[in-house]
Amino acid sequence: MSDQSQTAPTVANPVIPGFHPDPSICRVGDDYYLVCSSFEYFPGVPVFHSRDLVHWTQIGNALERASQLRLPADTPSSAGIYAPTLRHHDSRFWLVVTNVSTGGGNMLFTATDPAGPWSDPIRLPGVRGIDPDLAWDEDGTCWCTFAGIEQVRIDPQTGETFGPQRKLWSGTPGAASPEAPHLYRIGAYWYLLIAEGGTERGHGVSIARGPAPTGPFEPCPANPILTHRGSDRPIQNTGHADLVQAPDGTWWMVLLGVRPRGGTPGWHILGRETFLAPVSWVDDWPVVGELTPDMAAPAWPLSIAPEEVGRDDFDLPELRPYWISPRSRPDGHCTTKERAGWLTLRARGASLDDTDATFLGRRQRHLAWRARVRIDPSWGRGGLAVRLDERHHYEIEASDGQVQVVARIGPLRTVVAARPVPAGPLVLGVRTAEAQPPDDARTGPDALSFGVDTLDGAFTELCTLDGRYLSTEVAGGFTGRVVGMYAAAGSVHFDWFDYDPLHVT
Ligand code: 6LW
Repeated sequence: MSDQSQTAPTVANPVIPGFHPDPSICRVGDDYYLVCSSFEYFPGVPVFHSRDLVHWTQIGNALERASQLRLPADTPSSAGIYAPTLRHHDSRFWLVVTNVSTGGGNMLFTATDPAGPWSDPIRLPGVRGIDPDLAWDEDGTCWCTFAGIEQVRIDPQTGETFGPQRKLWSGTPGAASPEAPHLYRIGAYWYLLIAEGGTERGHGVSIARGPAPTGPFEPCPANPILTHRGSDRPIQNTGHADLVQAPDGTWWMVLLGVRPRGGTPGWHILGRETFLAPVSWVDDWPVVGELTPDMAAPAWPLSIAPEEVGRDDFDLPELRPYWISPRSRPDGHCTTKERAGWLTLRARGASLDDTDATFLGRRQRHLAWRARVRIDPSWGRGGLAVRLDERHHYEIEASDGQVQVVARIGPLRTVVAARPVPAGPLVLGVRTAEAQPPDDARTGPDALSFGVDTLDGAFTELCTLDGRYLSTEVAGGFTGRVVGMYAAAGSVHFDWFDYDPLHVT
């Protein structure tokens, strides 16, 4: 919250910063729940809770058992779990997602508590498209609508489909990728909300309405109802939205956007993030309010939700829900039970280049930040890494009385800096560099400094690296930076992990 005394209170947007794309939201009483795509990471589909739409706490991950989510080693980065829809119907929560990796397809899960446990998957082999949505009409018929925009009737208890897949709408003529549909009954109409223009700078949100869930649909004359394409706004790639009504009757949209930084073409480093925008209605069409980094606060009292920053001491038997790993997290390779109060990682792949690397990380949530870890590499080799994917990562690695900083950028891999250190536990760190790059057309989004903490607690820098190579514009794909710990040989122990925002000018 900013200054309340003189100006109207504002809240920070994104409301869920960091790699949290494709938000889908529902409300039950005074509680809101929201889910996001998780791609190649396990556990999958983070679940958030809020009572004010502004402050969100992660309460779990919907897909946390191998019986719910198997991501084989050949799952490319940015494949895996796409675009969930979350709904509450008949006293149950319903979640439908696409797993685009081998053996995947569309799957439906149910839960009575959105924090879990969620059911095993009900497969939807008859739904042939990504971005599935669920909507029930007045007689209880369930419609699954997906990218295209197409629709088929389903039995959500069994996954059976009935009748042909019907094309509902193609969005604005000429616009790329009509996708991410959500279908709602609001007042006299059924509304079909979609994303179009592609999930890059051309992204936008459009809507159509009709008399029935099956259409026919009439496009809104004001489409796209939201886009920042071609603008100089700080939030770009806006699209993939979902609508929710607050208990006071006001309407809100959650959507994804990115914050490009640096010179041209602009790099975004946190992936696609979840933003909030107010919605009003004119002539039975939704009108989206200003989407800015500081938005006017909703009219209700805001909750105090502490941000999940600071230290994880690994003192709990279970890992906190924000920890994720590429593809899988076998107990034997990632445990807090081997050495009390420490996290132990056991190597599978020999480096973060490998698809079976042992890595446990959390999403980078701030533009300026710092992470530190106390590591004991006495029985192996490992360290602290910032990961975009297998081909784009920087890490500071400890072994054998030495630390080194390694950069992997596309096909190139190089040791950038090295220095001897005393054997035994030590503190490794990475932080947004204090001296930011000069401002010109070629400037990158940020710079990252890697170093070790010396005995007096001071940070001794080994090197600073340009952050653009860990951005979506360089690496490609749908995800964002994840920062965490890894083991590349033997067993590596971690006493604690700190993650904190920084104020860098
Ligand atoms: C998702 C599509 C999209 O399936 O990106 O931004 C794809 N929208 O709707 C992956 O998140």
